[in-house]
Amino acid sequence: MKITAAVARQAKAPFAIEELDIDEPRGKEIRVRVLGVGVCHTDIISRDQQIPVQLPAVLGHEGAGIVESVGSEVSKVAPGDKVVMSFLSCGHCPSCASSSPSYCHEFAPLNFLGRRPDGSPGLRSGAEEVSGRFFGQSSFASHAIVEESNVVKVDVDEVSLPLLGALGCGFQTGAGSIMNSLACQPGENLVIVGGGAVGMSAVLAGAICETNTVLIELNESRRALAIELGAKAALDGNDPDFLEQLAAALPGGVNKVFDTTGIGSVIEKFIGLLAPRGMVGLVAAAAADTKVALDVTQLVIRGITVKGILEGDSHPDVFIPKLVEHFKAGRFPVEKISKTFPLDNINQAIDEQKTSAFVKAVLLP
Ligand code: CXF
Ligand code: ZN
Repeated sequence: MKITAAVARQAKAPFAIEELDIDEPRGKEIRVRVLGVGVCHTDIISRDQQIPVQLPAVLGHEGAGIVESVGSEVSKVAPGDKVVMSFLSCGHCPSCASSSPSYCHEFAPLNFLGRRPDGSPGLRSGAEEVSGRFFGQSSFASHAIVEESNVVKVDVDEVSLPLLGALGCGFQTGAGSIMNSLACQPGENLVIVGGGAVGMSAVLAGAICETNTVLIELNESRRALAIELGAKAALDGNDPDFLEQLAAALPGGVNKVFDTTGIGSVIEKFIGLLAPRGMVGLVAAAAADTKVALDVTQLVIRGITVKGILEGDSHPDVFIPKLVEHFKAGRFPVEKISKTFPLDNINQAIDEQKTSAFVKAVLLP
């Protein structure tokens, strides 16, 4: 079948809109008509080869859409079902067996190899192979072939569905980090460093968990948005009075820090601000040589925890339906932090997202 897709052909070059051929779904595969797909930083760094996905490739890993057809072994969904697509996991390694699929021992090959286990890509441009299966989905496209295990059926109206793709990665990561990984409790003082899609969805989750949340963010319009979404304060980390402002906003000290920057010096500074028994969560795809210097004595005598987090420690089958319920109840208003663009305008969407108040560009194929 012919599909339209945004193809990454060269590092640091714009995506190209092209017509491709997609395989029919086999065995446990599903073809989804993509209605909306978020743009995540991981798509950009994969195109740019910080994550070395073989090019040409169709990226996109925050898709939502409608099941169109299913392989002979699929039982989880049926044609017509609405689904959010998330990452792929093997289902049987020690992490998967203990309900922690984001730490699947096969995470990298399953999500970044661009080929099925038999070596086929699922996508072609004439005779040329195009990498598919990015996070098991490659959803910068009108249609995606997905494994049964990385779709989650959702009960939402068709107007909302396109906006919910990012529940499969960025929003799940931000919200899951606060609700699962850092297990934030009412009344705790939480500092979120960086107000992109992950940081801003963490702000929303902080409101759900009833934390006293402070966002640290350089962009003024994003600081204003965070206040509207329930943050107690939003501060410019470069302000000379920053430490006084933070102490005034969070008397009693900082219990939890959630870093989305991946910048070593920033992480060191915020670890130093943690109160006894504090916890810092690290989530960014940092540059490969990023190191953090830890004062071991201070960590020990203050009982500090440093935690790496992938996908918010979420099990998509469990956590995405929870986020959908929060969305439907108005507690997780993704529409306030997203902006839609036609798939054809993917390059413009990426540029706008860098500097605007909205944090999630959602492409409508
Ligand atoms: C990423 C986070 C950084 C490592 C690779 C996977 N998750 C989603 O975009
Ligand atoms: Zn992502």
